[in-house]
Amino acid sequence: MSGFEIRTVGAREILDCRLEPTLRVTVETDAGFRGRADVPAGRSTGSHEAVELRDGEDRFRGRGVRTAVGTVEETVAPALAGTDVRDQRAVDDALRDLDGTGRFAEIGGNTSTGTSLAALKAAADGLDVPLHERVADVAGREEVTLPVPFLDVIEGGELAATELGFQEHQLIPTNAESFAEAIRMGAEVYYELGDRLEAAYGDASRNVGVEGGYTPPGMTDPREAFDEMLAAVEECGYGDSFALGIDAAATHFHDPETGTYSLMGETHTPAEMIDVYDDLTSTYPLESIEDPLDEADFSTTAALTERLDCQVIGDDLFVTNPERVERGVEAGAANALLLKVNQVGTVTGAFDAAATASENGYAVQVSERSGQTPDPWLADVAVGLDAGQIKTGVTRGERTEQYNRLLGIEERLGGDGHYGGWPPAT
Ligand code: 2PG
Ligand code: MG
Repeated sequence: MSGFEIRTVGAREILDCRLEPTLRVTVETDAGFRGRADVPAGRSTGSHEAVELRDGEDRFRGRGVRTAVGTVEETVAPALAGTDVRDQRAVDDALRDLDGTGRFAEIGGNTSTGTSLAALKAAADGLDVPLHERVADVAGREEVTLPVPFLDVIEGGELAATELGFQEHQLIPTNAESFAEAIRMGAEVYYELGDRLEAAYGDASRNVGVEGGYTPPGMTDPREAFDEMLAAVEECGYGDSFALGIDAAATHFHDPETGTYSLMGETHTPAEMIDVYDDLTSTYPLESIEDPLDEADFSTTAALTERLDCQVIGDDLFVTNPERVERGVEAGAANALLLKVNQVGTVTGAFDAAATASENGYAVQVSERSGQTPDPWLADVAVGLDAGQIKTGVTRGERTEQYNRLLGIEERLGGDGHYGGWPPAT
């Protein structure tokens, strides 16, 4: 007995930043090493994600997770008892075997995600190492890197009550020497942008969306968003020290019946959408586009990746699934992976997707979900995976807690030398 064998796995129903229930899972080993992890939840989800287990009764409009709590305690705990938390793959394989559906449709992707992350944390506790070190160890990464923050400063799509079709309009700090400098620059531009939007679009602009970005009423065109963002950058004296990014989340304005996209009152074919993006990247310093097309459209995404000199990220396209990343690599679709642990349902599943991406020259951006708690494991995953990029919204406690954790890690690592910067070194 090493003391690292799982003794108990427990769960509670807690609330996320949207006041919706989610799982908090605790793993405890024989020697009393403990890991506790909160599970995030998406709203603009991909259809191939691991299946969330929700109660579907009246309480919380069906969003309760009492069944998942029961599954953790009655099914997962006995099945994992005795498994060594230092063997993350054994933990995750046991979860997959127990489920048996390949998509966690039986035990729930929320159940597996919480358990897998709690085991990872319990191992870090027992080994007495920071979580990012444990992440690097499990993922076989030699470098740890403080990521560039992609700040979602103006929100649209499914995650805000604005008329903007794209879901996120992001600022990417380019000339920072450290994460601390990048986030400070981003914060200063965010304040300035608030003043500008208030003047141009009214007080209600300062209301924020799910991820803490502004929601200017009457803004319909991404160009307006970019113009305001760049003007704020300029006003702060940062000149060309910022690039722009978007999460188009195009599945959500795509009509599966006609195969077309509705954007700014116009209807576009997939080929025309490439022109839309081409035009934007030629006019603006737009350097990163997430989910430019429908989640099923690998071929147009490939044509776009070929045509634009830009980071193209697959979120709903890949759903952090190693097999879908492979399919993307074969098709030449996208050149970066958005990594969300709960999309695939286990730590090693997500790390395998990251490995497939990296081996094929794809970048990796670690991402929050729109439903989060202040549990800062995301920051450690970004650092330990050497991902170099994180997106975690902009304001609101569950987002800033990730930034605070990154600031702390950077300080402890000794400041300079661990920040990747943008554009990433090739
Ligand atoms: C996305 C995310 C988070 P959700 O589309 O990238 O920004 O949204 O978590 O709702 O899937
Ligand atoms: Mg997305």
